[in-house]
Amino acid sequence: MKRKLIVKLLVVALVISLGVLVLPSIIGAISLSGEYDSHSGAININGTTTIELAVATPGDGKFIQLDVGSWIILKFPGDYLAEPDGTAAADLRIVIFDALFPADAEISVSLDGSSWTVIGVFSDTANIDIDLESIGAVKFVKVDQGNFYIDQAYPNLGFDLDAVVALNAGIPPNTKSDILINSGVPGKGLENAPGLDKPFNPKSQAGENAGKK
Ligand SMILES: [Ca+2]
Ligand SMILES: [Ca+2]
Repeated sequence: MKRKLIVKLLVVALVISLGVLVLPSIIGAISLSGEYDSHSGAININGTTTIELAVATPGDGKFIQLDVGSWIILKFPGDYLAEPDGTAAADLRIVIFDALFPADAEISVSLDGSSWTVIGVFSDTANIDIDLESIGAVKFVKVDQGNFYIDQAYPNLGFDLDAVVALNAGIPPNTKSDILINSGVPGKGLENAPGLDKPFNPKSQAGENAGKK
């Protein structure tokens, strides 16, 4: 009877510990802004001093405007990805500044920064919501003015970008364990265990007795 109870408790403990590892990436929908990665061509900075600051935060009055032929890439910080949430709801949002001086740009996404999936060409007259169910998790977002539409009366005022937001940001479970191992958590016990820093005694019976208790 006791053994059955222990097995049951172990199963419960296992389910709980797995849940702690897996659930945050499924239900832990946190909203996270992308950060500047790279760009090409001329970019107009509005309301701030650097491109990095201009695109770091949505709704802060700071934004960029792409010139003809320019592009910018943002990425999600650390090990975070914009992940599909398992529904048709948007998972990624391209936040524009305002609807004035309309311009179009091509939006692409990538997990590795080298292989890109083109989402489409969009106007910067409203925020662009993207569902990632058919694409999967992404790390990088590219906004490319290229030769897409710019109001000819204002040729320098291309697509205006305020920020890029992962509406369902998460860290893949395997990455979580990598972080734990790299942070030294499992090794801490070994490092601090008494006796492990002493020289090995060949006459010790510890090796033979190990695991007999
Ligand atoms: Ca979705
Ligand atoms: Ca901004």
